[in-house]
Amino acid sequence: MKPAKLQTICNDHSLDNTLRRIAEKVMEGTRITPEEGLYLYEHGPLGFVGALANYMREQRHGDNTYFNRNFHIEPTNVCIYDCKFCSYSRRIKKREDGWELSMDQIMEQVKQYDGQPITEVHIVGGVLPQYDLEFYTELFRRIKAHRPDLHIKALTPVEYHYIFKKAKVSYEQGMQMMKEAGLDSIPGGGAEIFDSEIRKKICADKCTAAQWLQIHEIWHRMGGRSNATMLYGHIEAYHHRIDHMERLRQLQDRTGGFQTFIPLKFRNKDNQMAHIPEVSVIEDLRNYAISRIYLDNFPHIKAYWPMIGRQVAQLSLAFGVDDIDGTIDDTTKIYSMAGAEEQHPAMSTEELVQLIRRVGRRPLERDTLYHIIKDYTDYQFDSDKEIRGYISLPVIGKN
Ligand code: V47
Ligand code: SF4
Repeated sequence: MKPAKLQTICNDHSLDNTLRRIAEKVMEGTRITPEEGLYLYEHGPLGFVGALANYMREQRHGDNTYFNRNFHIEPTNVCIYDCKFCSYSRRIKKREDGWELSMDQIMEQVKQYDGQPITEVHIVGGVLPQYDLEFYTELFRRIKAHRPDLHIKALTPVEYHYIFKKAKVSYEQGMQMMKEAGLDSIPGGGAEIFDSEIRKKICADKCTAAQWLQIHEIWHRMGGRSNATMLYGHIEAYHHRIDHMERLRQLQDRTGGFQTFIPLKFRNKDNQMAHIPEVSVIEDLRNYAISRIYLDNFPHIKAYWPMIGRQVAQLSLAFGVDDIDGTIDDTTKIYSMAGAEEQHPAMSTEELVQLIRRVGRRPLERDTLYHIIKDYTDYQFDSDKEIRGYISLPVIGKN
């Protein structure tokens, strides 16, 4: 049985045949083609793509909305590369303006979370010669020795490609060494936009799309899990977004190793692309929705709330998103330096839970691999008793 709202959409004769065919496919669980994906970007109204994406989201997860408790470590913001969108890196020529943490300083940061119920550390930063194979394998060993249960989600193919080349080891050998040292999963960064012409213009000198995909594939074949991102809303066209997602969809068909897709909205503060205007919130929501529809083999779509802000994160939950990450403090500088909504991205577990509840969804704390740690649906916080006139907002696009 089709939900009434989608049935209405299929019978809506103000929609053209292609859109109605796409709606039929989504309801049958049939994959849409790249041409249809492009058609959605070019002609799909927000309400239409939102309803389809919400249908897919609820088929997979119902109202479940996942978050985790993590902290970020950024060993350095100095980088040998020169990505034009990056507001974060202090280029190697202006090294004195940046930070370069020693192993001991990083371990001090890890120890600050001793005794706190955190399940993941996310480690990513600039690329510099001293952060090499020896440094990171030793760091992972020290973190695991100190706190064996902490999941290490660390580094992207941008770092791995550089580190392995410098150490003269193959990708396979390098990833195996990282795994033995304690690496648990790979975050989604460094993907940007896979198209080589766009890459040449925005991040010419770092790893190629093929190298990014190859490292994830090797990791998946070793039994590892990873995420994938897409930096959108700058100089790319819609067909570049479809090409990006198509390459991910094909890799996922081969390995099944991706967990989450994270669209990252280009922010234009203090970088070499500052002249490019940022896209609208409507475009953000359309992009979440079309990602959900296109990437039918990705279990999760994540909205990274420090970047888009809490209200858009709430809205995104009705446009295909089922995960809102979960940084609990302001240990990441990548977005605040790029002009993100949240200058000091700190949200307590209670605030995250309330944010999810207020749009009628079910807050579930997860670990990195999406095992449920705690269901907060009926959990009573002390402050719940103090909330007066609690408003339950209607969920847009919900059947
Ligand atoms: O690859 C850099 C992006 C990424 C800007 O896997 C920018 O759970 C927008 O990948 N505007 C790194 N984006 C962050 C990342 C990430 C974040 C949260 C969770 C996960 C995960 C991964 O940040 C980079 C780049 O695409 N970025 N500068 C900017 N001006
Ligand atoms: Fe370096 Fe990453 Fe910034 Fe590119 S996005 S300059 S690789 S820190």
